[in-house]
Amino acid sequence: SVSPIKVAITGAAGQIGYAMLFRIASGEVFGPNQPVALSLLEIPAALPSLQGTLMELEDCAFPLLAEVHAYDDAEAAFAGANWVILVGGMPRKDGMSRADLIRANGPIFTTQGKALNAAAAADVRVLVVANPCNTNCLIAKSHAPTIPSDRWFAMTRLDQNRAIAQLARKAGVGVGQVKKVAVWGNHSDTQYPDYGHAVINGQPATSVITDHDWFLNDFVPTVAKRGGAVIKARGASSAASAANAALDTIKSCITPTPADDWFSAGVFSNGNPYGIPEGLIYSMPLTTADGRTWNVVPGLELDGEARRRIEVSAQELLSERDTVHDLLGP
Ligand code: NAX
Repeated sequence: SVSPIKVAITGAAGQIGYAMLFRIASGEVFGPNQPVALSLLEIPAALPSLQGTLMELEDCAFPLLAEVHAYDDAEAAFAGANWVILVGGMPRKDGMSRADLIRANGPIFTTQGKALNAAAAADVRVLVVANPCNTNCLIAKSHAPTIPSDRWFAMTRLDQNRAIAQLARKAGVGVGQVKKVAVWGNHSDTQYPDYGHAVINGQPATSVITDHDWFLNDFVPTVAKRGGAVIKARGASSAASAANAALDTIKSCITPTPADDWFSAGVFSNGNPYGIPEGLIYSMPLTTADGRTWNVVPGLELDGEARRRIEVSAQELLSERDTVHDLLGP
């Protein structure tokens, strides 16, 4: 019999957690032959409501769900975890600047980085969803020196999926016809959803969609501001689509990438790929051949506009890193 894969999820009582747990427990992510053990971390105040979710998980009678445990201690929750999804954090409140949000959430990732370093499985991979996800990921990573650099991911897949949907809608094709959509940079307004390398029905997106003003004037801002548009319409931030993007990220990391595609996630920038400063968690187009190690897609030609936007997002991440310099490990 196969031993369970252990998946730890923080913020499990939140809205993204609720949209994520059942799909993981169903076997959708790790496959129909892989049992799953869920290890959930919450703040003490949220544990009673999390108990209700645990009752519901039990009531699904998922055959692949081997175990579920809830904790308010990070090290206990992360013990032996193979995948860790860091969703828990403090949402932005009225009047809070981005810098305030970063300062409020940073300490959570100091604690959780240390706990990961102490307790996670040797093969652990970590996906940070909680915002500001790139910088939170950098903080956690800096406190976990025993976990290799290539095991850390910040979620930009929701941006990638939003970009795919907008391109498919504009071209009048199914989303499955749209490939090679990269998101560069920070999960913020400065991100660059790269239409220049996108492919629709095997053709460059820029030859299928001939209205070239649309890309910069409509597509890029629509993708970057989609989160705000969802909040306005729904009265709450993206939840099911965010959970879906987290699961897509994990599936992409554990499955060899199809030859005609790639995927995006924030990863540690080593050795200045595309001139991106070293030591940031920066979203880039990635592939994996073995479902374990990944590579940045090499040799992409970037025009002046793309290079400028990639640089602006890097500058923003450098300034976020400055904002939290005292929270970074050695
Ligand atoms: P919720 O406020 O519904 O849930 C957050 C949960 O985290 C709460 O249950 C809270 O008790 C818990 N929590 C707080 N501090 C914790 C700690 N120290 N340890 C464990 N749990 C803790 O937010 P939700 O809508 O689920 O969003 C969660 C995070 O995802 C937010 O930071 C949000 O900004 C971020 N998002 C990231 C996206 C991305 O594309 N990267 C998109 C969606 C989302 O906005």
